[in-house]
Order: sequence, then structure tokens, then C-alpha cells
Amino acid sequence: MAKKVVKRYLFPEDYMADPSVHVFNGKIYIYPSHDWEDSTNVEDDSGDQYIMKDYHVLSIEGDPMDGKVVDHGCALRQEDIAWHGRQLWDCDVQEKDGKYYMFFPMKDKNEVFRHGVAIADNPAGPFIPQPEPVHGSYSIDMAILKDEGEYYMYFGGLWGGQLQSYRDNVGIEDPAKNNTPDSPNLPHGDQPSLPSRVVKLSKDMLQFGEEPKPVVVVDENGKPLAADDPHRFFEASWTFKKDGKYYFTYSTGDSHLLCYAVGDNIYGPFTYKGVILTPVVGWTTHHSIIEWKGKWYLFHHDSAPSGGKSWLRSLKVCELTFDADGNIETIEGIDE
Ligand code: FUB
Repeated sequence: MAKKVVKRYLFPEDYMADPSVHVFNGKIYIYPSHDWEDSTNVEDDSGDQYIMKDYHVLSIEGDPMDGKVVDHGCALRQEDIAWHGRQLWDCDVQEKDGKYYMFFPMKDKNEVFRHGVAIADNPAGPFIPQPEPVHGSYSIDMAILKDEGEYYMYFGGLWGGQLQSYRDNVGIEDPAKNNTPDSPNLPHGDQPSLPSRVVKLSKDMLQFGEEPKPVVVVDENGKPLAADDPHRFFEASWTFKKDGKYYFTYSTGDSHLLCYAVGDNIYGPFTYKGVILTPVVGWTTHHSIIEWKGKWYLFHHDSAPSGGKSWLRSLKVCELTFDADGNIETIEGIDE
């Protein structure tokens, strides 16, 4: 049974989505993608409606539910990235040795998603992009977990996110094609679903430090979730650690849920546990989870303020609670 909780719209001044949230220097920083509306917002299954051309950094002065939200302005623009094509989707930022590294997906000039890295001296940016994308990078939606001095990137997304075009980190077709549910490379029925990926980053934070590995989500019998399971991975990976366990959380895309699975190892496998958030207004659902002063918070988005336009999303936050066994208590996505 999903429970209704108090939620806060964080930034009514503009449409932003996909919040990646971290605490740096004792302050909460939000790294969202920046939704745009223009005459080319045409909704389709390959995500062409998600036109994003820059990133802003937001911070919260105080607590998530009532602290003042500050817009630090534009931190990175598409036209400042040498290899740019289009679509700056979900990014994430991590700190190492006093520098801040923003990892972002963007289509190159051949319409293929690659990962970029941009560097700043402080968490609000501005971020200066590297001249080339990360070698061997592909697909979308990166989230960086710092764990015991190492940094790990979780990434991947189906359909327009192009993950189905790769097997064992090698392209098996032109990723710019077949990026809809009709792709011949998507599994169906009881075939194993396509996994997210995890990769340790290089010491200089600029490259993959190893070959990306699949993040397998299994049921209570150890069987990988099937392609037709409404709880299978689609996009929006986010991993956090609590009480020695790793919580791998993600969006199920076309079944519109935020779900989670728990494991003992950063690489998985993760055992499916349940739903974090039931469907919200709008097609996408995407999130991050942080601990702040002993409480846990879910940052996410919905399209209610834009009247349901899937490409105009608004940032939200609410408290997230766990039961005594560490299970997440499911939150109702619709507020009214
Ligand atoms: O914001 C563009 C895309 O929509 C993201 O990369 C997905 O996770 C979905 O939220």
C-alpha cells in the first residue's frame, strides 16, 4: 500500500528534471537537466521531445523541505562542448581532491549518446568540458557513487537511451536507429531484461577504469527479472549505501515506477525488493536519494505543473522512510 506524504516543488520558476543530488561542504546541491519548450517538442518513443541545451546548478540553504533554493545559473552549455550534437540529459557530479566532475550524456554529431566530463573548482560550477567524450562510453543516465575512496558510475537507458544497441560494451547496430520499443535487439517476454551497467572510474576521473559490467536484478529465487516484468530496469540508475547494504534504484520506464533492489556488493547482483514511488503525472519518473541530518529524502520530478506535458517537468522532494528491516516504504506518486 503506497502512502501519501507531503511533497515540495523545489523550483517553480523553471522546468527541470532528473535531479541528481549530493551534499558537498555541508550543503545540498541539485544537478538537474533543464527542460525546454519550442516548436520541435514532438512526443515520440525515442525521446525527441526531451530537448535540453544546458545545465543549471541549484542548492538548498538548509533543509530539503523548507530551505531556500538558490539557482547558481548556467553551469555548462551545449555549444561549449566541442563534440556536441544535441540533448543534454541526466547528469551527475562528484567531488575528488577538491575538484568537481560533472558527467553528462549527450548525442554526438552522429546522433549517438556518449558521456562527457566537465570539471569545476566548486560545486556550483561553471564546469569546463573535456574536448572529447569518454572512450568506450555509450547510452545515458549516469549516477556516480563514491565508495571507500573509489568512484563508480551506474548508467544506461532503453529505447531513446540506446542501451539495446550494445552487448558486452560493443555496438551491435547503429545506435541512432532502432531506438524505439520496436528495436529488434530488445528482449521480449520471459527473456532476461537488459541490465544497467556499472564501471569503476579511472583515478583521474576522466575515463572508465575497467570494462563496464551488467547490473543484474534478480527475484527472490535468484532469477534475473524478465523483459515483460513491470519492475525491470529501464533507466535512471541511482545507488546508495545504507547499513552496509547497496540499494540499486531505477525507473521502469514504460510501467512508470521507481523501484529498488538490494545487494551486498557494489557490482550486484541486487535482489528486487519493491516500489519506491508509484506513477507520477507525466511519462518519465527519475530520482535520487540522499541522507540529510539523519533523515532520507527522495528527489524526483513530475509534469503536474505543466498540465501533463511530458517534456516539461518540475522538481520535487519528499521524505523517504524505511521499516525496521531496511525496506523502503512505498510513496504515492499522485498528490491529489
Ligand atoms: O530527461 C531526459 C530523459 O528522460 C532522462 O535521461 C530519462 O531518465 C528521463 O527522465
